[in-house]
Amino acid sequence: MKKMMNVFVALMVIGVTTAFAANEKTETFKVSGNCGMCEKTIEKAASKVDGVTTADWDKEKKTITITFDESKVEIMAIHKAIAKAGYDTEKVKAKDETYGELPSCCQYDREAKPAEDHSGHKH
Ligand SMILES: [Cu+2]
Repeated sequence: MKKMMNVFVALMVIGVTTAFAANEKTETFKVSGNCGMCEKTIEKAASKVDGVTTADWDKEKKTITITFDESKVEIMAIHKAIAKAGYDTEKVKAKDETYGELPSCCQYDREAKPAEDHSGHKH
């Protein structure tokens, strides 16, 4: 049991030390979308923001991974740029008009209803 704890601690130390690099920061967050065309639009919108190095949207997971210079740009500016292109992020929603202008294949399902609340249930 003690041995297992040691391995666990060692892994955690490795994870923490590899996470640092100059001002470069990597963040992953949710962005709605459907297809390859969405991918292009989302990635283009994100990488156009000054200070963003790479933007990679995952079609399966519906998440984007951004590498950016923290001293140049705030993560919220990236959320806003993506929303402006018509795509909802986990923090900023696109305007209805902008969403409506997307090609029909790109009109992803919007999570209109709030997250389900189970607190009222009694089983
Ligand atoms: Cu699309």
